[in-house]
Amino acid sequence: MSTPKVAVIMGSDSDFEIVKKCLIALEKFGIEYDVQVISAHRNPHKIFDYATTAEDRGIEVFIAAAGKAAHLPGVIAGITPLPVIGIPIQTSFQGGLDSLLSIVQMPSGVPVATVAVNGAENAGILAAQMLSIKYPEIREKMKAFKIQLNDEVIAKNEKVQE
Ligand code: RP5
Repeated sequence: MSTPKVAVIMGSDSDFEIVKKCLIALEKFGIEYDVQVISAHRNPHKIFDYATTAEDRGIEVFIAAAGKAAHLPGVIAGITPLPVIGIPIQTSFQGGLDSLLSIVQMPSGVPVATVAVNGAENAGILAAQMLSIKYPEIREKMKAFKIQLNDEVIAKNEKVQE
């Protein structure tokens, strides 16, 4: 077990079913993570402490998932110098448009790299791509993954030609 490179934070345990897909993606690239439920609204002091100390604990990328008034990724981005990827969680309001806009519409100077509503797998892949700039072993796995994606579509194309 090495030190976690990615912090995966969700605003509620009700987000976990979606967030699991992100954890699976990180595992596929052999990336250690620290997963936590911390609410920006219900645990404001805890998220401040966590985000303030993350860099010293070896965290290099944040992934934050939240729904509704989804302030968690933006709050983390306001505290840490590390990149933050936001996962908007689907809600009963217009399919999660509330979550999406709360995460993507950040003020100038404080970006959150926002994936699609419930796009947890892509959040994990994007974190792996960020880390692959520094870690050659992750880069090699990413190259193999791209080849696999390409091959899968070619195989599906061949199947529809049969
Ligand atoms: C957000 O509010 C969470 O990220 C979750 O998506 C949503 C609802 O939370 P619960 O009321 O289910 O705990 O903070």
